[in-house]
Amino acid sequence: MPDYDERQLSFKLVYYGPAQSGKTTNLLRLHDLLSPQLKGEIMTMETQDDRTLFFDLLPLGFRAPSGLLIKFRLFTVPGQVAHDGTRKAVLSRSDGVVFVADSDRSQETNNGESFQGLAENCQRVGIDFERLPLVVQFNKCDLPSAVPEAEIRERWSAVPWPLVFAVALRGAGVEATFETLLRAVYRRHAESLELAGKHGLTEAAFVAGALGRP
Ligand SMILES: Nc1nc2c(ncn2[C@@H]2O[C@H](COP(=O)(O)OP(=O)(O)O)[C@@H](O)[C@H]2O)c(=O)[nH]1
Ligand SMILES: [Mg+2]
Repeated sequence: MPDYDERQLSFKLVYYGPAQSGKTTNLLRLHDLLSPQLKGEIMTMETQDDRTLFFDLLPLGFRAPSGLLIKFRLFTVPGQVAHDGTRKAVLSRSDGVVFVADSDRSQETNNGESFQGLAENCQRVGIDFERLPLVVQFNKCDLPSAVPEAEIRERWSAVPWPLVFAVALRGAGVEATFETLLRAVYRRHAESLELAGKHGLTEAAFVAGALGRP
């Protein structure tokens, strides 16, 4: 459940996936693309070889018509196998996840293991994976060695989660991915938090506020 009191509602959203799939790039592009009322600086913690050691954090927010402050804290996890403890800590108490897969055919095993790790870590930190708002992004579609979209769609046809195809490096699909997650998060909590009735927030207004669209 998101943190909620009289004054503010705070959602923790996590970009999860194998090392080098483009999680940090997603947050960097979102920072460039979005203009919500509140936008903090992106905090990235990287080692010299350009791999995320701990996590990245991008804070966003806007005010609902009721005056309630809606905050989003977007995190990335480190993808390297060795950092499973950090991944669990970052995943803990999250309200939604983007799984960033690497479309490169050579990365299929890494994607699969990372996705399996996501499901297992959710269970370990007490997140109901079945009800977790989750979007699967296939990034790096520009690579010549990328698995074609049609093949990925066929392979993932039985899963309940929305798929988004992206070239995060160019910003393509980055906002669509985040918007898809926002909609899933809204639908999960709108009723219990009385977002429409008490706070004047429809799904469209929630998305527009978070993205900073007029
Ligand atoms: N070709 C290609 N490279 C990308 C794309 N997105 C990210 N990258 C590159 O992949 C590498 C890893 O990206 P990064 O965001 O640091 O991955 P992270 O480990 O998941 O945070 C970097 O060199 C990025 O520039 C993409 O859409 N296409
Ligand atoms: Mg990173």
